Amino acid sequence: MKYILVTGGVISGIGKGIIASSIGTILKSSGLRVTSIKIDPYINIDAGTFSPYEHGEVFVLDDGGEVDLDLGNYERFLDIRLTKDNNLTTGKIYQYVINKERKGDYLGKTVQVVPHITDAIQEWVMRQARIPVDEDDVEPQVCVIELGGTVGDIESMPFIEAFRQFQFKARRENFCNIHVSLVPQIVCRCSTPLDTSVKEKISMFCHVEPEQVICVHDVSSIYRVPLLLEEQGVVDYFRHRLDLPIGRQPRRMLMKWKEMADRYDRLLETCSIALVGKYTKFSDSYASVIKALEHSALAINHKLDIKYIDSADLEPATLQEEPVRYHEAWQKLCSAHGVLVPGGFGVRGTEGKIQAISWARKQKKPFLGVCLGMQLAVVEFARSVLGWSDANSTEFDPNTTHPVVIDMPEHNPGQMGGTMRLGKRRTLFQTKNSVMRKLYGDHDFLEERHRHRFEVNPELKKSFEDQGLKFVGQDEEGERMEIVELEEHPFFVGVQYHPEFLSRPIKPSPPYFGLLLASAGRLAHYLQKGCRLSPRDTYSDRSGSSSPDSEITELKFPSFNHD
Ligand SMILES: *[C@@H]1O[C@H](CO)[C@@H](O)[C@H](O)[C@H]1NC(C)=O
Ligand SMILES: *[C@@H]1O[C@H](CO)[C@@H](O)[C@H](O)[C@H]1NC(C)=O
Ligand SMILES: CC(=O)N[C@H]1CO[C@H](CO)[C@@H](O)[C@@H]1O
Repeated sequence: MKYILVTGGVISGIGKGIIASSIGTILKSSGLRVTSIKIDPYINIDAGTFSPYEHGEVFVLDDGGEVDLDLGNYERFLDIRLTKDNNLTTGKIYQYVINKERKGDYLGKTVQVVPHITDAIQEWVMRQARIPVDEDDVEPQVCVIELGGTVGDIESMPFIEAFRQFQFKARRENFCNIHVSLVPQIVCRCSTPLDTSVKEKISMFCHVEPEQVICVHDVSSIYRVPLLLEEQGVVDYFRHRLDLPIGRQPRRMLMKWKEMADRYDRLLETCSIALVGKYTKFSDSYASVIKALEHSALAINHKLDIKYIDSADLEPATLQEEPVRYHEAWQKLCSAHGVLVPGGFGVRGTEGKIQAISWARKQKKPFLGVCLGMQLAVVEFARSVLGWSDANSTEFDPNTTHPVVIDMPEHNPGQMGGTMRLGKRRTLFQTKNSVMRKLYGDHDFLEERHRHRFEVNPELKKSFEDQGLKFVGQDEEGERMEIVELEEHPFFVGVQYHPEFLSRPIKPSPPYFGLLLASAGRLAHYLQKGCRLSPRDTYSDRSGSSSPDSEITELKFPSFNHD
């Protein structure tokens, strides 16, 4: 096993995660099996309890682990599936050591940061690095470890010390450290390329070879970062330094990245999506949702224009208090090509989301509702079409006479009471006649990640279906409504699960892809062509240079049986 530790210096937020995932991408494209561990030197044990205001989105893994956004980046870049033990926090390590101490594993000796905590860190890393992350179920060869925070923080000390020891335990040919710094270190983030004399200076002061100084200047898209590293000889360097079994075969995966990066730079047409949600100063709350939209937009060669709309601004109450805000919000909504209502929490702003959904339904604008977004689409339909004016979710109105969305906890063996439905679950298609089924490659089922407690009330199913709102995807027992589609509408879809967590640059998520296709006016054509992108769909520059590229035909989603 080879370990590459990525640390950061100077300030946080310079893109250490992107560098680490890009390194992983390059090595994976050189034919190696790569895994990744993210270390967060804070005390929290469970990201599920983080405030989304403070921390942005909670990312959900197959096994139901609620983790930091960074693991999402690794999954997307490396196209792998991680587990909740691929993240490590100070809290988890201390808990592990304290539990061992309670069990008497240390034979009553004094338990200390060095060596007990530092040993526990090394054991955890070695154990976790071996867990397979691909379908082939084979042990990885390289583990990229990202240490959060910056070197020198009090919090990261035990980890730094653990890896200082680890380099000798693992031996030189199995361990190396990439330090990402804003100016003077091994990998440098800067706005423009560095010239040779600067590199030499850095190399001299940092006691490394000039070839070990790599400049990562600002580029047009993140798709360029792996290419930039590769161009500067990173692969050759690792091949020697870590004695990696890399041949000189063409780097297929990087060719895809290059193709994507080039295409990204050439986009002409724009597709705009209204993202109707709740905003705070941390726009991270929708990070995976935004990525999923970007992947899909790029797949159909469109520039993505997200119109961020705070749903509360769409509510009649805002018209009274702040008419300008209200009109601006509606203006943005009405000018968008498609509407997305993502998952959310709390009652504030739900009425505005319902207004947006109502508008999309009546105006036949492409619409995708995710989690709460789907539930509210059902509430809206109940109120406007079925005439149940007090229809609501019992989350917001426990006394409603039309509880169309209800608490549906999951009961798992060995757990007291019901819990949130978390992680990978299967959905079966109920009919052949479904747009979503086609978008998912016409399989009988799909597997996506969940994180919710409330769901559409299955007892009211028939009333909705009689009026054309069909629950085309359900769980294996037929009790949980997973996918809803409205008939006689270009694209009106709701999903109870969170498809954004499995979206990848080269494998966009089908529901998001459907929304983008519909918003760009290409969905009907795509379905007619048997779910293939024709050159017309992908190449918006019609200057004649539109060679149907082999990479593009791979975007036809045969690969969506998640298993
Ligand atoms: C029901 O849902 C709406 C969203 O339209 C919410 O604003 C309303 O206050 C809810 N609760 C009750 C008790 O009506
Ligand atoms: C629901 O009914 C109970 C009892 O009648 C009442 O105390 C409560 O305020 C009601 N809740 C809402 C949201 O209307
Ligand atoms: C910060 C973070 O991602 N924490 C997660 C790490 O893994 C545990 C389970 O082992 C999760 O519960 C945490 O949420």
